[in-house]
Amino acid sequence: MTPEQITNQFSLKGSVQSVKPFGTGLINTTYKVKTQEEDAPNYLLQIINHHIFQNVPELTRNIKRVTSHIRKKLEEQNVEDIDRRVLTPIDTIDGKGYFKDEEGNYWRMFLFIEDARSYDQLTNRKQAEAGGRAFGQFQKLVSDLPGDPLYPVIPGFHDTEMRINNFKKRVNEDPVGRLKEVGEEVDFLMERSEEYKKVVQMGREGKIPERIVHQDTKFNNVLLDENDEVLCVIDLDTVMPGYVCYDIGDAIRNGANTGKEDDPNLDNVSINMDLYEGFIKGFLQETKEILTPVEKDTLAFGAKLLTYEQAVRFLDDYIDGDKYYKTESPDHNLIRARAQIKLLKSMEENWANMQQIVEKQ
Ligand code: GN1
Ligand code: MG
Repeated sequence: MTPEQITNQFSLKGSVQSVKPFGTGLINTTYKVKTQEEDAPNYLLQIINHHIFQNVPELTRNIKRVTSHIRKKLEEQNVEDIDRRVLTPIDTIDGKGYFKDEEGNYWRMFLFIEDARSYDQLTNRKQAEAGGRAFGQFQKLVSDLPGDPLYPVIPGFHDTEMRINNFKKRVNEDPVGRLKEVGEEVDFLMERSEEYKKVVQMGREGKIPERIVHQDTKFNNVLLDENDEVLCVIDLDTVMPGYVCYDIGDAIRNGANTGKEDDPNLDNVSINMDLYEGFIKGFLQETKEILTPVEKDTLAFGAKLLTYEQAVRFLDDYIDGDKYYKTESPDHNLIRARAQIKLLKSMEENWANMQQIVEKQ
């Protein structure tokens, strides 16, 4: 079925004028649906990648629980313009949260948030602080979600220990014969494998609490208004139990890089310490009161951890023949892995300073 036909399955206001590809996500496929009438809202239509998100009903339930909880809290706080401050899922005409077509694709819709900006790359310190605040506010908003724990949509998503074990298996199997090209990168990551099991081990030992965390805190998942003030965070698929350092860590990995996530020129790639400080400052402004001292101690490490893990994930997918991430060239995952390794090296060089910046907040 075409995206245009799919829109008929949802209870929309107004009539559809156009459906166009939208955004730069690496997992789901997204369209913007424009309606004709002035007073009808626009929508966002998505195909959920169900190879990755295998339990779509539970995924949908998580997102509904989280968004309605946030909405309720914003209403209690008399926040204005709530449709721009939290995602609004749209039901199908049968009252379900998603539609499964005859080819087995799962589709869902949200209200489109108007006059919002999202950036693939940051340009200034103000944006970094906004990014930190956005994920800090999100953390506060979901911290008192009532009921049973959220469903672990991707079990062990940031369980680095598990990812390292899977990576080792992949290296041993070398399924498509690419290992010979990546010996240096594999060695770099293997040498550090013990160090990066630390956070899951601390969790297991009860040293840090499990919380509801976003877990995909790329800067393009933050919506800002025309003045670069925070509207809300989007892309809630991976919201599930985890540790707080994952969110600030991935935000820094993605946002405080002087180069691109897939920069082929490694000279461009390094940690921008000014943006790093902005993220830490914004995040701690919002979360200082709720974090334990030990959790606060894990924040700087989170940036290294998520960069390490992302290098493992990209290289793992490269060795596996590019099955997980969307790629634009046969060596795209390798380019990405190398850029993450370069970023990690730069963080290692700045490590003392990274820790001090957290301590002084
Ligand atoms: C994926 O879909 P997107 O681009 O927001 C991935 C993240 C990675 C990111 C790397 C569910 O996020 O974990 O950090 O690519 N999401 C999933 O760009 O695997
Ligand atoms: Mg995204």
